[in-house]
Amino acid sequence: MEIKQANFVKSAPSLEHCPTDGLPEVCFAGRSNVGKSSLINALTNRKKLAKTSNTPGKTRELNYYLINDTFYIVDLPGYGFAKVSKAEKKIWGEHMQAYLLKRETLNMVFVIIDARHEPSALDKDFVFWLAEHGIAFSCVLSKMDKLSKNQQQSSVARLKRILRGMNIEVPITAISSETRDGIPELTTLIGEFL
Ligand SMILES: Nc1nc2c(ncn2[C@@H]2O[C@H](COP(=O)(O)OP(=O)(O)O)[C@@H](O)[C@H]2O)c(=O)[nH]1
Ligand SMILES: [Mg+2]
Repeated sequence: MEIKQANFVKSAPSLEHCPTDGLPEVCFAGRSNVGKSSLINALTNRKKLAKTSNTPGKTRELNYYLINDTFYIVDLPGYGFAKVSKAEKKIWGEHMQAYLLKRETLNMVFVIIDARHEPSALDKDFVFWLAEHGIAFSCVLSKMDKLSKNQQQSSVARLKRILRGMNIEVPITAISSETRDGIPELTTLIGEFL
């Protein structure tokens, strides 16, 4: 699969506002600032299609990007943003759960994890929750350019070990939106899941 065309379609505050045309979709989930928007720009070869930011927690909605007029990539709001109130977190959680559990056209969730850090409790809980509910997902380690070759290997091995500890076996793709390492592989993987 080759991504030839990409357009921003809409921001949906919750499941009820998602497109109803029945096209398949994959989504990107992960902590704020992990590099979800940068990854969408790298995949689509567009510098400013998805808004990137140094200020975490900006995106509160599901952002829909139509690819090749045939499927959607959905940028989910980041989890684990400290400055958000408890009430807001609860609403976020409910909206995300509803989307992940009920969105019939959702083919694959890509969980993006910062390769530099030990996966957080939130990352682990999220992955476990997906597995528990039988939601198809795959892991992506981001910002690999910030690590040495050795550190890159350790990071992949660490994530594998953690997943194995939860009895989970899913593909792990290591990427850098900066150098484009892993971007062709991830594009192929997305194609396979559609
Ligand atoms: N070095 C490096 N920085 C990245 C990479 N991906 C994202 N960033 C930076 O990380 C910050 C957050 O990225 P963003 O895509 O907005 O994260 P999001 O909140 O998950 O959408 C920005 O300052 C990006 O420039 C990457 O692959 N390499
Ligand atoms: Mg973003």
